[in-house]
Amino acid sequence: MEKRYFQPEAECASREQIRAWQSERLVAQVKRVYENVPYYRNLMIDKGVEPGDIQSADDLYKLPFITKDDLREAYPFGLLGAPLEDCVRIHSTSGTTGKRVVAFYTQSDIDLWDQCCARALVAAGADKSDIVQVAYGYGLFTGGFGLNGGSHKVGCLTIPMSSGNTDRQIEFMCDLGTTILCCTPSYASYLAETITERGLRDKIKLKAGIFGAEAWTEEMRHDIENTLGIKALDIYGLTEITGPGVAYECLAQHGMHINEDHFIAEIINPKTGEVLPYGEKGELVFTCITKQGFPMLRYRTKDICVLNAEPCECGRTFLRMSKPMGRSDDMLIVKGVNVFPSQIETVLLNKGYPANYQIIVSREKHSDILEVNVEMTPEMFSDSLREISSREKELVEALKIMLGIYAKVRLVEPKSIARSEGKAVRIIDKRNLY
Ligand code: DLL
Repeated sequence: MEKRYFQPEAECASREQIRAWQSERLVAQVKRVYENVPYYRNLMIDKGVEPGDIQSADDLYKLPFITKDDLREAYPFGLLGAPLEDCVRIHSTSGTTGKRVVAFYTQSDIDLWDQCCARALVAAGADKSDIVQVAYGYGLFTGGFGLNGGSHKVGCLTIPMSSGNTDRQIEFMCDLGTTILCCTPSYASYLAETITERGLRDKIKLKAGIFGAEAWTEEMRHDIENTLGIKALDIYGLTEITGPGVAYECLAQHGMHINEDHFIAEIINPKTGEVLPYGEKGELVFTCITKQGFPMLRYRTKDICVLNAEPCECGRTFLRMSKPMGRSDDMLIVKGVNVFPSQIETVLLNKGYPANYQIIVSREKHSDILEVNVEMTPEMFSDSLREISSREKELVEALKIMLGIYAKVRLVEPKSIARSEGKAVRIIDKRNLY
């Protein structure tokens, strides 16, 4: 296997060195957060923990968790870790009730984030001779800017395409000779299919792809690799922790290396919060030890994973995380966008519908389809077909504003959605992703 690193001194450091960095950085970070973030200081006081109780990374378990509820409560500035005038950018993602998560970045945060993404690109074989087409969305979503920054750091020629406009994506890929493609796996799959249909497979020079932001299966990986003749590598991250590049796959394709000099990973039992040993399945928790603008300590990701501490044939010493195997909340990722059933419910209730609905997610040719069946009230049911169809259109628009993606809406007869005796079955996910 070709062995290439962006920062070998960190990526291949001894486990003792990594632990020493983690301890030193954690102690300093906890002090800084305690002094500058009253919201987290109160969480620590409630748990009876003081900065002095954290002497090394072994004391991490003593700290309180941060959850999505905390983010909502502290929105927008309550968890800011640096003066606002030192922050240079925000990114954002949808939250549980339509309230967004807003993450702040200082210039140093952006530099470190770019380095993390550069590591991912180099692990995929990139060097300055590569041409990187970034087809993740640019904007509030972290995908586009993250990989863009990483590509610059490596010195690659960067094509900031953003997502969509498939014709232009393929045209540039052929004309400019793109060698590395960065986008969601479902979009990669769609591009692969379109390239094949158009008979352009011989015109492309792709050698690798860095695909993440949503769950994808090994079958999908093989499909993309065979269709495009490339290595397809996974990349993981989340807005709260920084964005893409929290963890990245190497050419061994056996788990994603966590950038442990910046993020400490733990696996916990999602019900009790107890820390589990490596190798056990549980909820992934991250602590940012170098980030300043939005320094999450023990942030519960809700992603269910396994951590692997075995040495990797690529030479990197960072722990590897498995692909997420599910979520411990009800968040769905549809077309790379985070969707919470509560957002859909909010739209329905605001528009006067009863809270009897069902969300159906399926996948056709590796592309996600979101459908919402909504019960009408008896009064609505007496409306004409034309009125019902205009109501459906109105809901499609309102959902698009709330979620940012298209959802097919079907209004159904009152009481036609099966009632359940326990928890309502609101989501039918037919994709079998995990
Ligand atoms: O999805 C950041 C990202 C952008 C990652 C581009 C990779 C590439 P959010 O929109 O905040 O951030 O969504 C974060 O997406 O908690 C996981 O549930 C899921 N996720 C991210 N990467 C993967 C992956 C970006 N490789 C949430 N496999 C996370 C499975 C993933 N799920």
